[in-house]
Amino acid sequence: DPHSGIREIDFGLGKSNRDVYLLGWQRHDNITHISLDYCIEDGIPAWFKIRATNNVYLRGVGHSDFPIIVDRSPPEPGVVFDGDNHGVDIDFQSMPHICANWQNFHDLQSGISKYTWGVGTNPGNDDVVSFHDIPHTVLQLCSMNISLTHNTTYYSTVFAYNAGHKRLNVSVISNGVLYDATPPMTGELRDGLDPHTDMMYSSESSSVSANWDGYDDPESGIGKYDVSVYRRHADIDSTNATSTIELIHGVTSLTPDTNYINWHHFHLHHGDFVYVQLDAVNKADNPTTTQSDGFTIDMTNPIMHFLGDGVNTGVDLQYSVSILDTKIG
Ligand SMILES: [Ca+2]
Ligand SMILES: [Ca+2]
Ligand SMILES: [Ca+2]
Ligand SMILES: [Ca+2]
Repeated sequence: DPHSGIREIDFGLGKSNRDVYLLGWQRHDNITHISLDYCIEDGIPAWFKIRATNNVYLRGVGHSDFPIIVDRSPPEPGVVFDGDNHGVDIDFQSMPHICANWQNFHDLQSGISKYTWGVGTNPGNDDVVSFHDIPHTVLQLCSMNISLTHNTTYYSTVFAYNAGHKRLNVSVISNGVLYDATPPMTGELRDGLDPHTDMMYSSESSSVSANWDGYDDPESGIGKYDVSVYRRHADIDSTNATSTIELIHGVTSLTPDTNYINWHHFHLHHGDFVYVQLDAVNKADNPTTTQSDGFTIDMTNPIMHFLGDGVNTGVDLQYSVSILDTKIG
């Protein structure tokens, strides 16, 4: 007040910008700044209020634009996962970009005001994706424009900042994700159940079997086998040399320790050509696809049969299966 001069200043703290419920008006001499020892309870928004009185007893009242929230405790840490599927952590990936998702960061007193996220090749580092601000409403993010190195592990670090006066933070580091750019090594896939001989003919109209070995992935390991079965039907129209291939068993996922199938729900006919497709999928979700060279259903010539003798089906089938199970087991 350039005319009459400030005579005194009243200072208060409000729960809103219209009251002084936290700290009633306190009178101070005409000074330019005020130091005050008052303990504001954590988490209570406090509005600073100033009331100035000039020498002719005219009063002006002002308040801060935002409340101050005193919060002496950092946020509670949550969890940080690798990958773009919220709530799910992955340990291997073949996609060439890095994603992270996180949850359960809390601050009871002042709330979360923002996150920062960074990615590094060591826990806590940000040599791959530099730490940068993320709005507090965002809980999942990817960085696309980076180049990853095969067989390298990447770690995401998330800092959560509270909204208190000191913007205290807590950080959590993911357990990492290994980038595996290569699909599994191809093994050997054979028709039938004999691990030493590929089956060329079968007389079993209801059965399809196959066995395999040698599939491996040195970086991420085999995660599963996806198996499907196809048939080229015997009813080949002489005018249509290219008969269609038919999927007769859709993809079934098998555990990585599986090394054969022996399924009995088919309705095959004499002359059908059957083959098995095996997708060896590594833990980074990258497949190597192999097809067996197939076998032909032959119901006419018992000598060609691999599994037992078609004349004495009951007896020989059991005998064959027990032998084969021994070999497989
Ligand atoms: Ca707190
Ligand atoms: Ca992980
Ligand atoms: Ca690999
Ligand atoms: Ca074969």
